Amino acid sequence: MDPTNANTALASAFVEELVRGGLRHAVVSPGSRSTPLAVALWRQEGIEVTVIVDERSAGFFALGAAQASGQPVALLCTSGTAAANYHPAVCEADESALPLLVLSADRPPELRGIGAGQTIDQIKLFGSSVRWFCEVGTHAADDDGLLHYRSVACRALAAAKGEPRPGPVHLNLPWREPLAPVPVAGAVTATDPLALEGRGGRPLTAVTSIDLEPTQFLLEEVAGQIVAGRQLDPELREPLSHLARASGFPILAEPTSQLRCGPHDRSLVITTYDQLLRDEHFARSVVPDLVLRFGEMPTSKPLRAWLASSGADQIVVDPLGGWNEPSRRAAALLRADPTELASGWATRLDNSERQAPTAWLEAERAARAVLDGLGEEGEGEISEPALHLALGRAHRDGDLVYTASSMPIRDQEAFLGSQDTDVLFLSNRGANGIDGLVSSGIGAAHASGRPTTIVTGDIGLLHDIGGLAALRDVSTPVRIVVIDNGGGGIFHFLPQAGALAGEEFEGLLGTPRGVDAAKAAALFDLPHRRLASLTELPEALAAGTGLIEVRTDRHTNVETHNQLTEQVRATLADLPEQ
Ligand SMILES: Cc1ncc(C[n+]2csc(CCOP(=O)(O)OP(=O)(O)O)c2C)c(N)n1
Ligand SMILES: [Mg+2]
Repeated sequence: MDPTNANTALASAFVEELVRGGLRHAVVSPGSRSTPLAVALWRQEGIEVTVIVDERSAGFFALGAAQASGQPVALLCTSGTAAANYHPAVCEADESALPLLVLSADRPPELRGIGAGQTIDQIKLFGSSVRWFCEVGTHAADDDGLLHYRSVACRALAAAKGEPRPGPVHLNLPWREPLAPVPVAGAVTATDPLALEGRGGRPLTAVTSIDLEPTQFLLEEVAGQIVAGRQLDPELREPLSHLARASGFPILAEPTSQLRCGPHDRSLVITTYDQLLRDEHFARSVVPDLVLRFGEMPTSKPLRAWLASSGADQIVVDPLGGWNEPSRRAAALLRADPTELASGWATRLDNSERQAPTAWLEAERAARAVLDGLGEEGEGEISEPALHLALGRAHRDGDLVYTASSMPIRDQEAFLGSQDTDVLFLSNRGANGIDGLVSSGIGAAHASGRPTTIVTGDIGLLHDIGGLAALRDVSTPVRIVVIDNGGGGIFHFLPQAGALAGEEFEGLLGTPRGVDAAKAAALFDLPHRRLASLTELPEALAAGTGLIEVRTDRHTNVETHNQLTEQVRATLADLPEQ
């Protein structure tokens, strides 16, 4: 990494990843805006640079080189019409499945569309001819910026080499002055060795299809964890819990992984990681060497922050060709069938005598005692956390639960216990929209024939209130639990709550809309019931299709959450040191 200035740092980190990922040849056309990358490629040992003035010829030269070598070839040009001259070669590379990595330099956003020189719209210039387009953006040479450039380089090469079909990839890279490698003191502020140096000889993140034999890292006795995020296949339960036993790794299981609840062996399932990892002392005490991630990255912020800061080697099993890696720190993305992979690994490890993950299990027991206590005490007093505990106990075998983005999905993850009830947990967590939840839940009920519970906020209900009309054609029971906290409760957990004055916050984010669940139900001729106590929940669910209104207070909700976190922290402090 060249720390002369921010551009040299970002460009050299980027090129470093390219060479570690196997790039050996770049074809560069001269220009000013592309200087940071041209210099980085020129100076990078292991990359041969050919300079060709005419970009159209350069494109076809690279195409021929890629075809003859079977290896990806990078193309670099300046801003303006230069990249447009690559178009014919890009089209040919698309049709012929040849790995071309097109790097177009660009002006930063503030110089676009205002008559600045040599500037055209380069965004998605090659349309659907490329396997991946990325506007790489303008970044400081801090940890996030450097990791971003490293990660984008790894991903671009993976996409060009074939995910699954090889082809062209286009990265648009804007650069601000200085374009030349002139020293700028203090421009590189990154401190994380992974950001500064990457992984030495290896790419930051490598994509591999592997056989089912466990590689050496698993056979060695290491402290590891399994993290299970959203995935829909209940068949993963047995092999993953088998792998957990054989490896001695706990499973941090989000409900939508289908691992938290079900009839499988759940003895190593951790349900309270969202609470536990808020405790810095605990979080530090369980830092693993290795994390095996199945399914999507869970929603929990403390879990994400802990994974990002842990320094653990992360192996992400992602059979669908995605780049499901927001931490930008995974060492490997495995393209393998998760069920077969887990059972293959588990079988190979079966004879090993691994220690149970005692620290996690004891903390889980302590935290569960706090949380379950909340659900069991008193007369079913209503709060958002207590509702999710009550829902967990009320679900029945075969149920489908469709949970809204916003607080419901977070609280479900944070509070739901592990039960043997065989429930399918679904959500719309691809894009995290609060739109269409009612319709999605009704659609899922209709398609699966399973008794369904939709869990939504009041604003979520309002957003898709018309979706209720579809219930008339669905015979399966669909219970819609509306958590009415009078607006957007989630925003009280964000820094905006402290930074905006009451009226501004309420007007822009709190947004009370007076959604009346009873009137919504009446509009569609649906039964409605407002719970006076959570003890009424099982009966309300058993009554079948209808709206179940649960009133909470978003203003006191943050405090309720904080108190629980404090109680968990206090019980953790009482545990004997591991
Ligand atoms: C389609 C869409 N629009 C806006 C948002 C931003 N957003 C996230 S949560 C939220 C408010 C949700 O309120 P509610 O459904 O009552 O749930 P609560 O936060 O109270 O749990 C909004 C507007 C979004 N995620 N998706
Ligand atoms: Mg709400």
